[in-house]
Amino acid sequence: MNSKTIKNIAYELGADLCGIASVERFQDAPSGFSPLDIYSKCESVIVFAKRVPAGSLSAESCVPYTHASNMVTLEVDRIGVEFCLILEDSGVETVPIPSDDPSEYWEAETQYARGVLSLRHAGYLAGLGVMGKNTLLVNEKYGNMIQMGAILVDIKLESDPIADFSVCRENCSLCMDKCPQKALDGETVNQKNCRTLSNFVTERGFVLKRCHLCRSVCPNVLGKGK
Ligand code: B12
Ligand code: SF4
Ligand code: SF4
Repeated sequence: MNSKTIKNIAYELGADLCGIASVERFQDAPSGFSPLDIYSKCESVIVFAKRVPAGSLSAESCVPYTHASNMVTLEVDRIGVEFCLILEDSGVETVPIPSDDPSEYWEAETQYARGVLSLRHAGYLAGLGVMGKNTLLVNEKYGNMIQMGAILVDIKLESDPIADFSVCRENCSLCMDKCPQKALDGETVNQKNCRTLSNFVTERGFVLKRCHLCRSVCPNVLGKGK
């Protein structure tokens, strides 16, 4: 099993992107949130992504975008689990990372959650793209409209080169200026402020993504593949 075979499996399963990072690249991850904290036998992290349909960003209602995001999240999770089964049949031990929920870490007062592994950082380290001031990972071809997943494996694989293109134009601050919750400072997100709109809970308990402005106003929303 080598990097090329692994990527072919990812594409056959329906991923649009796949990159690999050796576990050594994660040495600066916060304690408790590195691949080795999750799985001590981890040697490599395989990160893959699917495009999110972009037309939903133009809808006047937030329901289509919420639906598109939710369905792609499910699809990425399906790919991850299938990926694990295929690799397991070849004798590779695999650990799937959820594309979104569930996660354990939660600071109630600030409503700050942390995924078991930050997929934006993992995507960066696996060469899938570079993070912008809106904190989102931008892929050169598909822009920020990508949903990521990852699996941890116990075999050494060749790592991809880290992307080094520049994302944000020097004076651009569109995402920060347009954020209705003033949740962005160019480095991180105030989760509590963002959640009010990003995870808006209706009276009937549906969770709607009522805002995606930091994603949609960005000149990198669709990348060069548009
Ligand atoms: C919690 C969460 C949120 C939170 C926080 C978002 C955030 N930027 O972290 C809220 C509710 C605000 C949110 C909103 C959205 N989210 Co969200 N979210 C997540 C989730 C589940 C966990 C992210 C997390 O753990 N954040 C906390 C930490 C990691 O961030 P931090 O505090 O800034 O980290 C600091 C340090 O801890 C350290 N660090 C942390 N980990 C590591 C690791 C290494 C190796 C290093 C070196 C450093 C390091 O670096 C940071 C700077 O100091 C991820 C899925 C995942 N597992 O990654 C999706 C994810 C980030 N979300 C995503 C999306 C699409 C969105 C929305 C666009 C949805 C929408 N409304 O349209 C918005 C965008 C808002 C924004 N600008 O971020 C996508 C991003 C895709 C992309 N292209 O980058 C993800 C990756 C889901 C996915 N599977 O693709 N989300
Ligand atoms: S999703 Fe909306 S509220 Fe959240 S950071 Fe982006 S622009 Fe701000
Ligand atoms: S809107 Fe501008 S500042 Fe924000 S991430 Fe996109 S390019 Fe960077």
